[in-house]
Amino acid sequence: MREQLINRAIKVLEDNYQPGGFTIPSEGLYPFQWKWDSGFIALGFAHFDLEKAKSEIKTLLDAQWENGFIPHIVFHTDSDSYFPGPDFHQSDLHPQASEKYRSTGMTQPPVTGFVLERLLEIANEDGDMMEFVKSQIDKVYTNHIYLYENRDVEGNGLVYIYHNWESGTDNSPIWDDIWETMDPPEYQFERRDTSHVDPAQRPSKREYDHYLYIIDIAKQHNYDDAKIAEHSPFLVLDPLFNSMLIRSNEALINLYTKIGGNEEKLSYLKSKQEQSIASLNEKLYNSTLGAYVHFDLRNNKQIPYVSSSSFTPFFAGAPDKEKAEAMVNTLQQKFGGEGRYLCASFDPTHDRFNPRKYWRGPVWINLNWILFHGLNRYGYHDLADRVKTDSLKLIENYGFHEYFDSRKTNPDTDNSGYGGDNFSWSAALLIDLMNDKS
Ligand code: 2M8
Repeated sequence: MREQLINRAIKVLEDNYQPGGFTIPSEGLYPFQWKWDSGFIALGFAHFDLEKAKSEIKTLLDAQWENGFIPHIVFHTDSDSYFPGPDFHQSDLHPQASEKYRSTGMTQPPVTGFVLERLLEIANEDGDMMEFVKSQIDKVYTNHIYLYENRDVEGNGLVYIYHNWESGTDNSPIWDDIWETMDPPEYQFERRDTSHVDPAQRPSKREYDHYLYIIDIAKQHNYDDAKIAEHSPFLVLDPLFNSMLIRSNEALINLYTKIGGNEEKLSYLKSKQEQSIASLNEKLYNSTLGAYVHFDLRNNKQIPYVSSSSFTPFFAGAPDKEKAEAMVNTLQQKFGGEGRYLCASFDPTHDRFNPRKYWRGPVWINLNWILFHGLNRYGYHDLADRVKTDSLKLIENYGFHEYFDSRKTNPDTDNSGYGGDNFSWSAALLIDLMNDKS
């Protein structure tokens, strides 16, 4: 059984691997290279093909801009199965954009630092992974400098996102509050996603209007970060994005320490790390909810909803013991009841919860992977095991889907796997979870 599942996962990854040395998330639906997908995908490849794991990261970092920015989609090839493509995004409006690749002008959670650390761990002295890490690490470091120097508007170590697509949790109900403050035009465009996936499982047309409008504003300012900070109606501190940055800082500190030298980089990272953790706890923790929440910088207030992003600070080692206990209670009470798989992407007790729609409720395997490692870090091993078992069970029952219903249904009669099929990070992270020794 175990071997069969792993072989199926390997096949998904092999089939999605492209001649250009990168892997698409899912055929048709997502035909390019996505930033955080690539990080998770590399972890899966590392268990059976180190060269492909390295190539995944190398091709992504090759598209880095001169200012250190790493785009959320790299358009290595042309495809008309996805909207909005390179002609809409026009990354070349930015004076420091990559001249080699067209891309978007937005980013995604900074996972590459901890991915490099985990690649080294998986490779375990096998091959030349340390040499590879040494050849790439400065690019990741430069990316962190970019984030801190351009996106930390309050100077407190927390960096903003200006688009819901930067969060990775694209149409979370959290953004509904922000959409209420905006009135974008009705765009005329041809959706492509809904020709691959049931529209009931994807964002609405009106939500897409909001998404496109924010990009238009960024384009009017040639993707200039300072101007975006001034004008974008969407300006948010995301606990997930900042937790990934903090965990990746930690990984860079560990790796540079192993490599030796690099004193200046180490001291920069350590001072940022301390400040980021303190501010995450101060600004994004909500003691009434017992969870970290998003902060709307434009309207200067917390957005008080619990989502799977709320628990990602575990992975970053940010909460103290008291907060950790409160978070586990919230997780168990709201998300972990009888008849539920962990972990729904949005609070199942809230009326905005939708168990079938994209990021409005279903379980996502990458968030589960983050939660699994975070809970283990804090010694909540039983709960971590449950997250792992639930993830494997969902894939075993329903296949390598993009997302899954968190309600326990009958696999013989109900199809609870949603979105794209043969989805790369579900396959990659299953391989990594099944090989985990913790
Ligand atoms: C989804 O996002 C893209 C836009 O980036 C889309 O819906 O078109 C998200 O789930 C995102 O987190 C993910 O990286 C991407 C590719 O899997 O798909």
